[in-house]
Amino acid sequence: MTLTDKPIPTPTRWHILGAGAMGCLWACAMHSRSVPEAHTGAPVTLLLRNRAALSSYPGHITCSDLPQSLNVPARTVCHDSGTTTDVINNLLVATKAQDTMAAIASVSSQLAPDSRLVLLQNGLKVQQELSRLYGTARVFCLSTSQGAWLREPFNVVHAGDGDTWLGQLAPASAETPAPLQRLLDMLPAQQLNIRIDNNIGDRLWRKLAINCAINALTVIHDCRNGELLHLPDARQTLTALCNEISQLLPEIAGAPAMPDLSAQVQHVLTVTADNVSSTLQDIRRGRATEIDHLNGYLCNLAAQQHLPCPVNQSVLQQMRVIESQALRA
Ligand code: KPL
Repeated sequence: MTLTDKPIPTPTRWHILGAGAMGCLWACAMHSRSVPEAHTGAPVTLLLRNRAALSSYPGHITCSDLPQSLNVPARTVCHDSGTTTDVINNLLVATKAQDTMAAIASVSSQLAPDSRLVLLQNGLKVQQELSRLYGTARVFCLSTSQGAWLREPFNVVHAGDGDTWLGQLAPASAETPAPLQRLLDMLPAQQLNIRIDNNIGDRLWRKLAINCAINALTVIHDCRNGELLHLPDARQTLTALCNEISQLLPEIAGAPAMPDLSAQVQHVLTVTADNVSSTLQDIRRGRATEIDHLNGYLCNLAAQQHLPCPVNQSVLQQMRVIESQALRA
């Protein structure tokens, strides 16, 4: 389904923190959901990190799914800019995991006591921290397999029509709580295949486990996902990582058991064989990676329980060296 299909009226203003591929894709999906016929007057405000980002913003976002660019207003979240006065009732956070806490802190004075925070990050660390800080009732988590990349800043290619799951880190229940259903009605559910998951914690854990097995290894071997199945050294470490993670998960409070992790990882590597993992993309662009929210997070939890995890530790150390070289380059 493309972003213009099946619009639902009732615009609701969203503020979006983070104007990477996901932030731009969601801005377009939300905008086209609300005003499909007139690609103006967007009910979305992009929050950009500083004046330089604001001055590079052409005033619109281009998306491969849409016939014309969308005019989306933008503001900076820089405290010195004097432009950050709107009250934010609905905030979609599309920043990288490692930037999220600082990004949310920079808009905290604009949040109302009942504002919703909707998180798109990988891992579980920021979801857990923000649920603790703001309360699980206000914090919503998304897990998505939608594919998107930026052709250039603010020009997004919607590359893969995946699924998106929405939930809260409250104890799992068979019934969908009303706030989740209300939120789903405000989101571009059809454009981005969004469905409710009453146990989003398990889903985020499973994605985290898969990312811990794949992402750093693609950096260490500087290869596309599918090559991990064919390079003998990579294959060996992949098997060791999957075994170690499968053994750790049942020992960690709140994590689901994944005895079939190895098979799941092989499946993901096969269907995403041509992908450059998000972590390798960060390294190639000289950017900080999410490693502290992936293998770093897992190693910390293991250390808290005095559980050894030598394979993850070794991968983490190699990543730290490669990352510091990439950041210096
Ligand atoms: O989620 C991914 C990522 O790159 O972060 C995988 C599943 C590895 C696909 O590339």
